[in-house]
Amino acid sequence: MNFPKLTASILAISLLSSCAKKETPEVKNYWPQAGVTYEIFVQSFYDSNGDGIGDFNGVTQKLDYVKELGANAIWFMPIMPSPTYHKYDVTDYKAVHPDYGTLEDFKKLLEEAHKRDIKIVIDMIINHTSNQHPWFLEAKSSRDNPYRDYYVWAQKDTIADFLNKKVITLDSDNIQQWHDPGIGEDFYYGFFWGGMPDLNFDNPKVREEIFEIGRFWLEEVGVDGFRLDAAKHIFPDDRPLDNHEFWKEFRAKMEAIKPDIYLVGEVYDKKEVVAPYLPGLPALFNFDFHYTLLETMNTGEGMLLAKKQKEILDFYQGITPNFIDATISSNHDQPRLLNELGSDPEKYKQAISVLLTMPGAPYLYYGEEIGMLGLKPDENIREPFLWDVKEKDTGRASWIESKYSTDETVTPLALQKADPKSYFNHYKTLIALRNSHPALAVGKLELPDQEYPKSIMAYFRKTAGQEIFIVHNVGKEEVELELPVGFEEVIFGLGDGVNTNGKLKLSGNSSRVYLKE
Ligand SMILES: [Ca+2]
Repeated sequence: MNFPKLTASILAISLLSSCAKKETPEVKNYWPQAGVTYEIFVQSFYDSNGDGIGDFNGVTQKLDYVKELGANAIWFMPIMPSPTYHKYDVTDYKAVHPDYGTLEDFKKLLEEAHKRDIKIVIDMIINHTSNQHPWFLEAKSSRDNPYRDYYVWAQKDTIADFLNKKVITLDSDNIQQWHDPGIGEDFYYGFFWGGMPDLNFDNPKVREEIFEIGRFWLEEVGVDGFRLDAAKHIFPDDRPLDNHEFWKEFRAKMEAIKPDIYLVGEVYDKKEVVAPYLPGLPALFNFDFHYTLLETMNTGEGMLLAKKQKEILDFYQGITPNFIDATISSNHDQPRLLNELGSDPEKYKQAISVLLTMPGAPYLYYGEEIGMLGLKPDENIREPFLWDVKEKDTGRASWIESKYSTDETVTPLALQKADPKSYFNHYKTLIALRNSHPALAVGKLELPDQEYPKSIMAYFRKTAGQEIFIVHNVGKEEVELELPVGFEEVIFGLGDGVNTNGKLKLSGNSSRVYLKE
């Protein structure tokens, strides 16, 4: 049988509208275990005072938007003073960057966010400071300066092998890790680059400083948690056990101040390296998820991601039963997701459908919900958000001239809101679906026993009271498959599909989510 596309759409719509008559399920907040966190680069978000740079007051004005999208929390990329636009090299750990506003502005933002039940997580960059940080300026001034041991030093002749090193890592393309401060013959260690000298965590004073900084943000400012940057580099690569121990100590210190603190770590590596950090950092970004999602979408090999994710969750479970799997489709370090998927809107919508129907606590990078574009260098994957058409977009940041996300290439939010088929409404619908179905939020992941055509990604999500079956055709050709018994009610549909007596014909890049009766 070959249904014409129109019939298929009508059928899909009638199925969807029939279920809409039922009682609307209650939307719940599943954060931190499975709620949605929205990652914001303040600089590019909303400029409230017309200086071209996004700011705290701008974010405060847009909290209702974050709420409308359905996010439960915001992660702010660094907000502390720094000489760089990205601010991943801090010069003062107890202040905010003046471009973004005052600490009072930030506290106001926190208060308004909390009123809306939105949690606030800030980037905490403690592996290294800026080379302009007062500690480093002191430290490099002389060997006997009291701050000398805040950093890691070595004499040039003892590090000859390292200076000749030619290996790069996943999270840094920097080869040279020892740097010459230009004074005397000692070099300092800076994993990422010379502008970011690594702190010496063997020095108990450094640890005390860091714990005190944590206390400041939790107690005096009132944030809900931290995103820990470069978490596996606290000690050098050959000391992973010391890294694990440090984070356990950090967690204990922070929990003593705020028992429900949220900590999410960036351990940019494969699951075997990531998992041992769980006891110290109960939430960790799942970079395997990101890469396997891209591979699945770009190769059309359906079960790759479902199997990988099952493997990861089982592996984590073996380390600790209490963990939060922070899934990501992209972030501020990756090319924009739409670019990664060949600028194919169908694939893009489907990748989001996968992210938001899989287990985990999904992170959404600002701008993805309107299909922003961008390729490296990094500043071009961090371009200003497009709120409205240029003439009307008073809050659009202009600190950088956008190369990829312009009015010609991206439909601004105001127009997308009015279009039921827009990326924005796609995100919003899926987040609402997830937050109103416990099985989609916190249900266990189960893989089907059955073999499906190669382009099919199929999985179950189950809680004690609810069972959901999700199927995506990640290929471009229509395929036919048999639905598991009892799964007939469509609660979400993307693209075309026709169900005839339990046999589903699913078009390319189409998805269905079924609720068991
Ligand atoms: Ca501003």
